[in-house]
Amino acid sequence: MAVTVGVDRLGLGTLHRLPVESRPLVRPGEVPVGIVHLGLGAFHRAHQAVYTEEALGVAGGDWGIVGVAPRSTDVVETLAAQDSLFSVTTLAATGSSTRVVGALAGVRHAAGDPQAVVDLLADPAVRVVTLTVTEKAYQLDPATGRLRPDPALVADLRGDRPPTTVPGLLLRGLQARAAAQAGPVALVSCDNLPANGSRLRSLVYQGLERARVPDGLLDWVSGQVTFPATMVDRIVPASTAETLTAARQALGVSDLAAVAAEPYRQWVVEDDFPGGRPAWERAGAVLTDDAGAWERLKLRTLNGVHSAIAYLGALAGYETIADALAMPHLGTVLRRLIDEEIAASFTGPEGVSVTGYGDEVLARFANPAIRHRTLQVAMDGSQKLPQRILHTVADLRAAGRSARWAALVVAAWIRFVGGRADDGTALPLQDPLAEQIRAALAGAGDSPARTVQALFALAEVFPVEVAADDQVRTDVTEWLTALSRHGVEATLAGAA
Ligand code: CS2
Repeated sequence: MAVTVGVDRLGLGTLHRLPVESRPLVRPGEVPVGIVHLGLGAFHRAHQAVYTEEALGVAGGDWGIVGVAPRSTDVVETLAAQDSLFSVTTLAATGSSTRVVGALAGVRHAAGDPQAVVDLLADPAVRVVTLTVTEKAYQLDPATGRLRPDPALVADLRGDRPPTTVPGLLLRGLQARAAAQAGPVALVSCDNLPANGSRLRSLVYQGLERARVPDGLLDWVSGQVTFPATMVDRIVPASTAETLTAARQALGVSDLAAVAAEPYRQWVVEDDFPGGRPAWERAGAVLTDDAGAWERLKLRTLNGVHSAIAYLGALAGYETIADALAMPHLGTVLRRLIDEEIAASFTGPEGVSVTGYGDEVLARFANPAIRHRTLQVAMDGSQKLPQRILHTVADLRAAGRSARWAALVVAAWIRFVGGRADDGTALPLQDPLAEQIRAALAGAGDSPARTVQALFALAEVFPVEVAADDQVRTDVTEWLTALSRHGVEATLAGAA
């Protein structure tokens, strides 16, 4: 995206020109580093960076963040050119506000300079490492939890070259940290995965078992490294030209790293930080000793329903989540999915009504100012479906209950990966398992029953008990038949 000629760029030198209400809450560049964050996408900038800055603003502390982009150079170059400053525009239905965040103390590009990242992880000043690297970066088989022997990871584990994968960076970083006796550290997954803390722990431990690492490293890690689980929540669509324009209008300078997000945000964090942490609770985070119930609530209700709207909406030709949600009968169907199935599939956090939470979620999705594309939420479905929908199905069925509405979501995903919307428009398949999915579809021809059978055989996606459940298979096949014959809108009208 081009810089507008004649408008200065956001940076330390232009901060004084910003409207007072848009200035950072801390003095950028002056907060000592205490956190390394892997994954510099829009979500981190509008979530953990904001919480950390607010905590620093209220309670102080040496918790500046060095942001590491594992692969993309663009975001690193853009932020470096802006002295690591960026703005967050909060989009409410009633209006917006924009503020520059000063929590980033620097940025690094892991693929370009992996050693710099390993050195940072071994720095005693760094006591917290947070991650938003998306589901697929964990390289764990979603069905079995075992590490996938991906060639890049295998090479990282051998250790005869600088690491290129996220697990590889963490392992070499921890190895260097142990050698430097740099003290304890918390590794904090902020990705939308169930039990994300134990997953990250399992990834690190499985990596240690397979890697060439010095004797004693495993003991050091078990004594010095914690893996608190978290539930993270804020809707932050990918930035667009409009996001940058809104930021420029509010700031008076151009910000090419601007992000926009909904007003709502939530962060539930297990309080297990052996080297200390920012006072995130002063910024509204909930510190707890078990985030599990919150994670399930969010993944099954918010993310599950988000994916439902994304697949049904994309098939019906809607560009955004908010527009798709307004399609006739979808609201009714989603309410039934939430009330009859999601809420019955698990025990939520004490005192929280899942159906009430569902109301709040649907209202957030309807925010017209958030132009979240259905195709963005639809991507990587193979990595998202298990925790968002299939665990709901498995738990309902184990309790002897029907999972018919959840089966509709599975059918919508299957039709979506088929690559054609209801009006025949091509739909992109962006998914790490795209090849396997295409191969499964190709073998099944036009038959919905064979298609369902072929996709259920993807063991990385479908838990065995779901794949083997005849009732679920029948329900998904019926929905897929209806979707293929009549399209989304008629199918919903017939069902609601
Ligand atoms: C979305 C999430 O893209 C997706 O799959 O469901 O990014 C969602 O917006 C966030 O989890 C909200 O906290």
